[in-house]
Amino acid sequence: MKKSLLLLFFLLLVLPHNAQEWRIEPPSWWTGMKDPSLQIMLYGKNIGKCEIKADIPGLQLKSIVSVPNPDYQFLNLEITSEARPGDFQILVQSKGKTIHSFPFALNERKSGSAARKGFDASDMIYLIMPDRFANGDPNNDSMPGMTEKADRNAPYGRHGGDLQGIIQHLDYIAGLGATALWLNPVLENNQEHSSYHGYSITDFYRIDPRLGTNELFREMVEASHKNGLKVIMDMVMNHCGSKHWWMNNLPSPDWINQFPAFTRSNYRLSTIADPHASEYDRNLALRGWFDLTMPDLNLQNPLLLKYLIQNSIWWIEYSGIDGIRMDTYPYPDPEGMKKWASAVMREYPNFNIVGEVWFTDNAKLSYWQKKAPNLNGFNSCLPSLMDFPLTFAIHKAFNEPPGWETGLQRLYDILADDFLFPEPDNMVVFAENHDAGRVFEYLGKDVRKFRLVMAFLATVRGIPQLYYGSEILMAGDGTRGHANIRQDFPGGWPGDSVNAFTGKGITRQQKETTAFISRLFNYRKINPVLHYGKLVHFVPENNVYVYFRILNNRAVMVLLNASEEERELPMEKYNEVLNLFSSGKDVMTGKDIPDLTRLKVGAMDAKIIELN
Ligand SMILES: [Ca+2]
Ligand SMILES: [Ca+2]
Repeated sequence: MKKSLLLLFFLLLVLPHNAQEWRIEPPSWWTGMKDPSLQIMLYGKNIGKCEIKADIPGLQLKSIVSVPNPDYQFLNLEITSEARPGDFQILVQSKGKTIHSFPFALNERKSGSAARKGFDASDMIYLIMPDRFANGDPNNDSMPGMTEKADRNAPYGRHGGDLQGIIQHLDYIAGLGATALWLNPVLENNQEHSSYHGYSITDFYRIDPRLGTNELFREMVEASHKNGLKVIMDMVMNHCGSKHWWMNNLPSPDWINQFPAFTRSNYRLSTIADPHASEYDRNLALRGWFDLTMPDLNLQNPLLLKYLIQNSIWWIEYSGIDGIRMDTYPYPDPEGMKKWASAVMREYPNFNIVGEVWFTDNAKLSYWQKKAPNLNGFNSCLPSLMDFPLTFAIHKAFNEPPGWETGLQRLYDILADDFLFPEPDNMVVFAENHDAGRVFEYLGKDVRKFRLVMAFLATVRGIPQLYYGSEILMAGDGTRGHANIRQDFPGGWPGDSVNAFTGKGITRQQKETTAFISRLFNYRKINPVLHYGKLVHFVPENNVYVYFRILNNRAVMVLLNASEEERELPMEKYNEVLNLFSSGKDVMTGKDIPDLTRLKVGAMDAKIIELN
């Protein structure tokens, strides 16, 4: 007997008309996945009243789920070990006649797919806002069917940057010492305006045509791998764009969180872990909309949750990415997100996911890391966190006079909280991103302070992340609008008078900074002590912060002097580590340091010493 037959009968009530939209999501899947279940969403006028036929060997229909809207049908399938790769058809029939045929592919997994290794502390992540980095294909700046057309003069408009532009500059990025790329979301954002940032997704299975195509994204991942760069895909599960294709015709009213009138989230994320929080506040945090144009997805709807879980797995498997950065992590239903994270990690046990969990203090943040010993037993299953408390500490620490808890002591104190985190080494450390401002601006454009910050990021525990343009001291005040911190990268557009890729027209200070970052992170790239070494730090004195990273018999010593005076250090203080070593080498100058009993560090300067 044939193992696989889908034969479903539904009474035909209304004939679907001809010119209509048909959708099948996901459009393909794979054999050999750990989880053999598959949910297919079919969309078409009155498809819920049609008969669906598919004859795919090895595919078993487990159930059909009807939803209130007859324009949808959900199939629950199991891909048995008998299934073989191939291209198939799923037929929609009415009165015995086929009125539509959905192509559906079952593909073979690439070997090693399940074992792929995600990003970790050995990586340095370079964050790019794709619309603002490089325009490699001026022909796709404005595209038919996409409402918003390119306008490079509009601060919140589409500027034309794209995936091809990134592909053309992978060697430049790798040259900085980066080993991973994080791109702000690249899926279709067919909104009327301000769609350049990518966080209002209108099609979860399509790369925005102004950035490229699904195929090009896959090529970009492959080309990145060839350049020694992993790719981290930015995903959003809390909301979609108000112009998402399903918004005019939802499968069920509870697909999104709805209120009688527009209701904004209170953004009070503390209510989620707060044992004393009222239901009112917590509900508003989780179910209120992030913005007028960002309808809040209801992950308590099991069909939607499964849809989104599969969507993430589909992109991993299809494109070959190495990690996920999940936007607005605490805002959707926490149990749904937990199921999502565990499903992804079950399928790819060595993968990594970093969540944007925006808190300024460590206690609230630590609730969200996998295996945190929370009082209520909640385990997010989320491996990595964006270390926002450290970011905000960096913004202050280098700008204030030292005191009991100010100056570099602020950094020490933040790291002293690491007892709260099950895995502090798996936190992403950063001084700036597309939301949190340009650090050069915060530092009053003091390049000495900027170097101190970079030296700190390259040597502290965790996974460092830079933001495109850090290396040329891009500045801008984010509090006066996001456009100020999402500028076009000079040289990314044909005809740019300044070109940071080639060095044409950039200042000497910018050139030196690029060289500094490149040297620093290329050194970090090859030294596992800075990836996995234990951090031992000393309480700062006179605004000089000294710490070590120690791995096996190797160590790196870091001295950060944020004072305006050169300091000679009382070296005997560090003997618990230094006793094991007799000499060192200054990593940035390459000079040998034969005597470790006397060390000086210049005003507003950093020293990184490899100990021998
Ligand atoms: Ca373009
Ligand atoms: Ca929400």
